[in-house]
Formats: sequence, C-alpha cells, structure tokens
Amino acid sequence: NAIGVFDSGVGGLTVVRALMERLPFENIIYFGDTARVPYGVKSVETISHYTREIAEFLLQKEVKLLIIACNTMASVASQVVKDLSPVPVLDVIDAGALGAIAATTRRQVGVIGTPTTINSNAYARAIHQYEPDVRIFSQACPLFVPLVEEGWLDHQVTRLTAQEYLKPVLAQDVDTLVLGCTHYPLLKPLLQEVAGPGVKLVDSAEAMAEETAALLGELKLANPQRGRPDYQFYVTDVPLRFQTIGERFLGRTLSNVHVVKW
Ligand code: DGN
Repeated sequence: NAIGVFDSGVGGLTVVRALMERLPFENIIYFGDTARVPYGVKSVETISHYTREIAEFLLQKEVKLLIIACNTMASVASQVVKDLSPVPVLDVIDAGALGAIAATTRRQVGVIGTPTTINSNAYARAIHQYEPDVRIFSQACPLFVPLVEEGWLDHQVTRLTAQEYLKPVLAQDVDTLVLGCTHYPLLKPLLQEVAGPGVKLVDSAEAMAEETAALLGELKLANPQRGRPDYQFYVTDVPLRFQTIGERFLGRTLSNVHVVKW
C-alpha cells in the first residue's frame, strides 16, 4: 500500500521529495487541490470540509498512512482527519515542532509561515505541548509563496524581502528557525544566508520524512519490496505553469498526473 500525501496545491511536493529521498522504496499517492488553492484565505469550516473530502479520497485508495503536507490544513483541520481515518495520520506542523525541539540549543525558536498558519498559533501550541519553556517568535511571510512560484529562489528581490521579514525574529536572537510552509524549503540557501550561520533551519518537509520513517519502522508498515516504487499524482486542475512549478518543487520529472473533477 501507498503513503497518501496531500496539500492545497503543489507545495506539498516538497514533502513528497523529502519522502522519496528518505524512503526510496515507498509508493506514494499525492493529492493537490490545485483548483481550490489557496486555502490560506478561507474559513475554518471550508478548509475542514475540503480536508475531509481529500482524506476520504485517499482512504478509498487504501493508503496505509495519511500525511497532511499543508501547514494551513494541518493548523486548522488535522483533528478532522484524525477523527475519520482508520490509518495513522501525520501532519507537517507536528513534524516541524518536533524538529525544532531537537534543534534548539537555547530554546529561542523562530517560526515563519503563511498568515493563516501564523495566526492559528499552531506551531507554538505544538511546540509547547512537548516543551512549555521554549520561547517562540513568529512571523508571517505572505510574499514568499508567490516569489517561490515565480522561481526567484536566489534573487535580489527575495533576499531583500527575507531581510525585511526576518529582521524582527532575528532581533530576538533565535537559534532555530522553522520553515513552516511547504514552499520555504526551496528558499533554504537564501534564508540560511540571511539568518546567518548561527541559526539552524528546520525544514518541516525533512522533519516529516524523518517522522514517517520512524513511524513505518515502529508499526512495521514499511514496504517489504525493494523495487522501483510507484508514484501517482492527483490534482483538481492543471493550472498555468503547473508542470514547471511542480517539477521545481519535486526536483524531478512529474509524470502520472491525473485530474480529478469534483
Ligand atoms: N501549502 C500551503 C502551506 O503549507 O501553508 C502554502 C500554499 C497556500 O495555500 N498558500
């Protein structure tokens, strides 16, 4: 059986990429709701409703594990998925929170994400659930998503934007910075440069791949076959530049794309 991964659009492909690298024998089914993205501006009721539909779609494909790869869905609707799923559910926020706790040395953690993710305070809640005395400084970075989709990964505009966004967080002397959005792993080199060598970046996609590997081992759910895995991608629309942007996130050719009409 495959691992089911879902996101509001193409961003979750950074999580798929990390899973492919960390777990090269696992089959993966990805669902990206490209027709209804962005979720970040929608109500909790609507996001919960969409999240339920996607989870049910993937469960029909008999996935062995569900991964909520979207920070926005994870921040407001992860309980919805946990309540309906007969298989284990992991989400990027929990993974990122655990990654931050493992990385921090002085318990001063910065979190960046979309406005919905930051406003939901989900990272702070997740981190404090494990370590109540970690100090958290968060910053919404709404311009990063379009800059990444534009492909400006090493561009002066992006560098200036990052300097501006990170200024207040860096002024708090954080030792760790959580990249709390599916798009941000692509900005890692630039963000590391802006944050400086003293700040550890936690890539929630990599943290998720680690957590998934640990869970598959623990539950003895790893694919016993050592062959070439099967990857299938379901989307609700094929928007302009989908292939180019998708491949940038995935880091390889994107094939087996199916369009689901709801
Ligand atoms: N996938 C979303 C996230 O991780 O927050 C970013 C894309 C969006 O919905 N704006």
